[in-house]
Amino acid sequence: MAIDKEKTRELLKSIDELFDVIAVGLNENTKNFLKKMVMGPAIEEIRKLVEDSRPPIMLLMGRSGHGKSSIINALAGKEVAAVNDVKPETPESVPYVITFPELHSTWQIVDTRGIFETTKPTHSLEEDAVTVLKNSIIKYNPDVIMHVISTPETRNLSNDFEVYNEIMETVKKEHKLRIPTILVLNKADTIGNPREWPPEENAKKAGHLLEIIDYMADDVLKLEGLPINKNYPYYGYETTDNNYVGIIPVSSLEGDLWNISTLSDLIGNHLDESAQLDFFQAQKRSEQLRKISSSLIKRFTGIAGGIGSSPIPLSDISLLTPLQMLMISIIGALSGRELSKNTALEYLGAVGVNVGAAIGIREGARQLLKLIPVGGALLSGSVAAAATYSIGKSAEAYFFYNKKVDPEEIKKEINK
Ligand SMILES: Nc1nc2c(ncn2[C@@H]2O[C@H](COP(=O)(O)OP(=O)(O)OP(=O)(O)O)[C@@H](O)[C@H]2O)c(=O)[nH]1
Ligand SMILES: [Mg+2]
Repeated sequence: MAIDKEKTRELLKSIDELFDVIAVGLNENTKNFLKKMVMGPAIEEIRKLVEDSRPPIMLLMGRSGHGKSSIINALAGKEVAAVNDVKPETPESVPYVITFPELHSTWQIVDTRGIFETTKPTHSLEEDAVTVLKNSIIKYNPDVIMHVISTPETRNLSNDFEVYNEIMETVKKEHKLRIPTILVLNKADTIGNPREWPPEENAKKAGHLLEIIDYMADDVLKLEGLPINKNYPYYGYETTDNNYVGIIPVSSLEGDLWNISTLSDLIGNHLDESAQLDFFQAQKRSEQLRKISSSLIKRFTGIAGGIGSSPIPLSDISLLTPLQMLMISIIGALSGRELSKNTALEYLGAVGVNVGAAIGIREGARQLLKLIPVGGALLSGSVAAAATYSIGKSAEAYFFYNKKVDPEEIKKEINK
């Protein structure tokens, strides 16, 4: 299970009802203040995360047979694109959608098959192929472009980069589009001796890969690249000051995938926030989803802290429970749990609050109160923020790492 829009709407509705119950008896000013400063922004955050989320759009280009379809399959973790297709006769771009129904995610792929039709190094690019590529970039305005090249052929294809850079200049100038492109050096396994694989166990192969990456960075693309992983520089480089934002060697051969997660991370870094959830959820990238969870906790902490600017002193910490129940449910869903109040209740049960069967969200919220580490007598902004942060981090530890951490302990940590 994961996050889906329908369930989110249901959850937001029950959080809203919870708020109404808790706000009973408050005076009108306080209620309005809470709605405007606390519940409104919290719901807006979730709306941004879920309702505004959209499929990432990824465009692939590169010569026929260099592995565009294989890379899509490797990233998606399933066979969605035909590998070793009949060679296309005419250049075209084929847009298609990959769905991950059980993960509530969708990707949009634009495969520009046949555009760089030949693998013969001496054969320059056809005029109409360049036009098709340019028009596809403008039409689909992808989040990321992957330029796929077979590693052993890198040294023969420098002309492709000139053509591509010209296209991108036009796209930038005339259409004001700036689209990050990742150079994917596919078939990394096939350079040198294919038996010396993987590079982690073969220093010679690792050196060979690094040489090619350096050559591409220095001589062909002329970019200042920084290793993405300092311990493994041959996992690839990234840069900011170029149409190309990185060079990543991979193997996308089915059954022998290598370095795909580095590629996935770099794509993720260049995706608009609205496209990240669909991208990472589809791949069950737990660490990336945890990062989304962490940034959500920070935002909710900030929102809770807003309570400090209330025109009248608030003393009732239970005013925060709708916000926190919402946060816990979303953290759980990001970790792959069902998106519902039951997920929040599961957490409460796990960290030692007595939640009986069929407990309602209202009772859950009451129980949650037992967990909230309270510092002062009055509900100040900083007390509200620390309590929310502690609960968020505790829920994150539980859902992502299966660890039971008392929020009180986390609060002690922040106070240090
Ligand atoms: N050794 C090795 N072979 C690969 C790798 N990636 C793809 N291949 C093989 O290369 C061939 C072509 O791969 P495709 O993914 O069909 O290439 P494509 O770029 O989509 O080709 P077109 O659709 O014709 O433009 C297939 O036989 C793949 O199995 C890799 O990383 N290593
Ligand atoms: Mg293909």
